Amino acid sequence: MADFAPQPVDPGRVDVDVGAGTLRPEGPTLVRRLSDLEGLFRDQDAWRRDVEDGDRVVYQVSSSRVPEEPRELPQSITTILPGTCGGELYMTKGHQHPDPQGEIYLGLAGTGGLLLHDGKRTEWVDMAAGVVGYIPPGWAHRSVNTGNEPYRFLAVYPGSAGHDYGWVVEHGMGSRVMRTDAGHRLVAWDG
Ligand code: S6P
Ligand code: ZN
Repeated sequence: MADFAPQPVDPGRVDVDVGAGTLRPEGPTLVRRLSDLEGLFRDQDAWRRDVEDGDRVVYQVSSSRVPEEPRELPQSITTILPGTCGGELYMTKGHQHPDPQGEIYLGLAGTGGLLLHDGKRTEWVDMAAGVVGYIPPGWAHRSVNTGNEPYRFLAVYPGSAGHDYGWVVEHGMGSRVMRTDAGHRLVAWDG
C-alpha cells in the first residue's frame, strides 16, 4: 500500500466515482467486516454465528488525499452493503468527534439513514441520493443501510475533529434499527 503520510494538499479537483464509491486522487481505503463490529449488534449470538459463517464485509470507507489535520476538510465515501445481523440492519460502528465539530453527509446511491444521539436525544434522518444529512457538533452518528442495494454517501468533516468509538460503546446510540417486512423501524436501545 502506498504511503499516505499527512502532507499539504494543493488546491485542486476531486473526482467522485459514484458507481465505484471512490474519490480520485485516492487516499486510503478501510474495510470493516462483521468481526470489526464486536459488541455493537444487540444479538451477540447471531453476531458470533455470522462471523464464523464467512465474516462478511459490512462497509468500506474510501478517502481522498486530504489529511486529517487541523483546518483541513477531509472527504470520504462510505459504502454500506445490504444485510442484517440478528435482524439489525448493517451499519457503521458510529462515533463521536472528541473535538465537537459539525460534519455533512451527501447521499450518493441506495437508501439509508443517519442515526444521531447526543446522550439524551435521538434523531433519524432518511438518506438517499441528493440528500444532505447535517451532523451538529456534539452528536454521535451512525449510518445504516435500510435498502437492498449498497447505500453510499460522501462525508466532509473537519480534519481536527477526531473519532471516538468508545463513546458509542459507553453511551449507545439511543435506538437500534431493525429490518421489518415493510422496511425498517427504530426500537429502543437496550444497553
Ligand atoms: C468521519 C465520517 C465517516 C465515517 C464512516 C465510517 O467523521 O463520519 O467518514 O467515519 O462513515 O463510520 P465509522 O463510525 O466506522 O467511522
Ligand atoms: Zn464523523
